[in-house]
Amino acid sequence: MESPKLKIWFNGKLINWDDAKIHVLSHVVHYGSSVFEGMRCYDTKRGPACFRLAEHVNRLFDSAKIYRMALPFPKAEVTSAILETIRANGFRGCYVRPIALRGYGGYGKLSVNPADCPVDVVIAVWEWGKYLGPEALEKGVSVCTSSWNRMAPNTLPSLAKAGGNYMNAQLIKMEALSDGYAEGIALDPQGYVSEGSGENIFLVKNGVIYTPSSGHSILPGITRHSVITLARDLGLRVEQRSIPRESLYIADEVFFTGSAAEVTPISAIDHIPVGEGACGPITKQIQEAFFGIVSGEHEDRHGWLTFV
Ligand code: PPE
Repeated sequence: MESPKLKIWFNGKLINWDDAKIHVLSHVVHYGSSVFEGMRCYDTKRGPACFRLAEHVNRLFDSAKIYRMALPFPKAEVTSAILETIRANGFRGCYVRPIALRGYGGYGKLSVNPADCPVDVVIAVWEWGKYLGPEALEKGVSVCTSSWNRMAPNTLPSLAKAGGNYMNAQLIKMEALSDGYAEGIALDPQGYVSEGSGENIFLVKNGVIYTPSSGHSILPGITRHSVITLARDLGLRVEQRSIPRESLYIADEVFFTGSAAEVTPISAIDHIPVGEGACGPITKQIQEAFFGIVSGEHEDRHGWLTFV
């Protein structure tokens, strides 16, 4: 495939897509030592706009702080670099992937201790369609409960969006796909519902919305926060709590949230239909509220859009 004529922001400079390379003896290649973000820039009626840019940059810096990783650029510079990268590539709508990684420290400098390796910061953008398939948003996806759990809280910190966490996510995703599902739902080490390989999860029962609280090995999703806010705006009750696996089977509605997945209904879990096996009415209401804001059709009353 021909390489895209796109630019990647690499340590302060916009360079060609094909030139954005690191050494094979970079710390990140061996030890998974990166922290990253994923966000969408939406093509709104008033021009391209990043959804919750400040929150994504804040989470990137939080992830770095957890791993004692000092970023060589301040928040303000990373923020403006994200906007600059979108502009330089001429996108109206795209996915944005900022990443900070422990790089190459030179000959003989590679070991678990990252002290001798510099931190590189990279921002790439590309077009990314519907994460869980073209019909996922309308029809919902069929998913399984994974045989893999999310990591225990005293192993890998789930509040950090770190590269290494995605070794676990890959196991969940590959198992689900090879068994014919679109995604897997992982339980936490105690057996409570945690999240998908790349999404947070919500369920609806008797008009109340439930989602696992932060003590259940979840990534604190920014779409999750947005959906909680929008649901409360709609007058719906939202509880963050422990969720036993079987409550997924008897829920009226279940859906995923994520920057890539947006708000995706789940139609079946382990072949058991969720509710009527289609997108439920509350999921639909939340989708409308969410897509209303990101498309610019509704007023941006929470100040979530940053125009590029
Ligand atoms: N949990 C996990 C494990 C996760 O990776 C994501 C995002 C979320 C929850 C939702 O978080 P937020 O995007 O802030 O609402 N997953 C990203 C990566 C997907 C990928 O395949 O790569 C994303 O959606 O961008």
